Amino acid sequence: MSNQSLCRVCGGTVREFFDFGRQPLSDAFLPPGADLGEEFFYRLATGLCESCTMVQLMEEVPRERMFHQEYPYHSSGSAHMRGHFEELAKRLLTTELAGDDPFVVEVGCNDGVMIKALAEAGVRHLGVEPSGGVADLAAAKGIRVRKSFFEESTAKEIRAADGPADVVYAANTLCHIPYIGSVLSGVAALLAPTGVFVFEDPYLSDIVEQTSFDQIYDEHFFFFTVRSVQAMAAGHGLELVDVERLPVHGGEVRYTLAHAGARRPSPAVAELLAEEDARRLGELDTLRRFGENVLRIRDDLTALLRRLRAEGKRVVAYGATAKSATVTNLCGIGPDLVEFVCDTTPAKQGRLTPGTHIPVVPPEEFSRSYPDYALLFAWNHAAEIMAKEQAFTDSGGQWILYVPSVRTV
Ligand code: DWN
Ligand code: SAH
Ligand code: ZN
Repeated sequence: MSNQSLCRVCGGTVREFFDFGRQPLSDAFLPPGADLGEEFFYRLATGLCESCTMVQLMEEVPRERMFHQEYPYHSSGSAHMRGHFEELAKRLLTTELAGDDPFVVEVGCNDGVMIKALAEAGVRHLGVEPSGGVADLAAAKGIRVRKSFFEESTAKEIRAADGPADVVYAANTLCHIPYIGSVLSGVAALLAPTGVFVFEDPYLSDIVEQTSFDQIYDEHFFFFTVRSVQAMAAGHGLELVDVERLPVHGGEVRYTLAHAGARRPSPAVAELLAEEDARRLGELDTLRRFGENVLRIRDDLTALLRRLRAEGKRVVAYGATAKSATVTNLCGIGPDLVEFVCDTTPAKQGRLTPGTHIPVVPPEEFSRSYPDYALLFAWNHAAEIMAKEQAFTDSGGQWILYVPSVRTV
């Protein structure tokens, strides 16, 4: 165990600020009959690079362990997210992709939730997606998909075969890639001189502000800020030219990079940077305070669940999110405290949650006989889920939330 590592962006020293301990892979739901003794664990801990301020995991999980044929997350599972991506696709069609014969590449297209709209509009496109099962779902929607990890070699092959890209896009994917230098070299090689690299990921500022510590798990290797993204871009002849805060997944930022000097940066970049400095996001003290808040939430949540069990209340959970692996494993929440987790994803149903072995069941189990409390693991989809499950609260049921603090509603 080491409380120091080398920055995957700049090679500087990364100092650890929080240790979540031994954790399983967040999306490794166990099939019936799985050997529970065979589960893979790693140490989940976060650190801050003292040179470029990039917040990152101290340990990397090999990518093939996480992203493979059975990767269970289907991006199209939320109506709200489908709308979010359709809106972006529409915007790209009238801006960056409005020229003659544009070409767009999506890194981590998953089941095609975003690129589908561009494909349907007849835009020349390519989705790059290493997880075979979800890549097949995208292909079945008529999307041109390449089943591989995007990195420098992939990017160069694409450029040679298809020519330069006007847009390279990645949602909730760039932060998953520890070998980010290779990806950025690839993007720089693939982009047309006037092209843009647009990516959106959870924003460190929102995570710290709301103590949304469950955004931290094996797949989320980096936690970006304007400052750290600027440093990362500069190392590859790229420049941050625009930022936009997004309300999805608990708070994200959409970053736009262009070749250095190709575009004039929008004032939004300097504005958000000033906000980050005022919040002291690049300082260890701020992040250590975040760690103290995590422990407070852990203690409050376990105390509440134990009290409800002692009172004989029925408690279930809603949404077998990747995020919830961090919550259940940090807090020690197993089937003794939570009867089951319901989830719409067929590939998760009938399985057990990683590390804590809570059964995952279809949503019908939830409505069959409403519990007293439902722990909302998919809190980032609260509006969508609470509207859909109005009958639960009408029956007297209450939601348990833990971001930004533990409470029932
Ligand atoms: O970054 C990532 C994001 C985009 O997706 C990946 N590393 C993995 C994954 O993270 P997650 O699993 O935490 O994402 P979500 O979108 O919070 O997952 C929601 C889960 O809840 C899914 O399993 C689907 C389920 N769900 C449901 O059962 N009923 C979702 C909705 C909206 C519902 O109504
Ligand atoms: N863009 C979708 C998917 C996010 S999940 C959304 O926003 O909902 C992250 C996805 O990144 C997974 O589908 C995973 O297989 C993919 N991924 C991981 N590493 C990758 C890489 N090097 N290149 C391309 N995709 C990658
Ligand atoms: Zn660094």
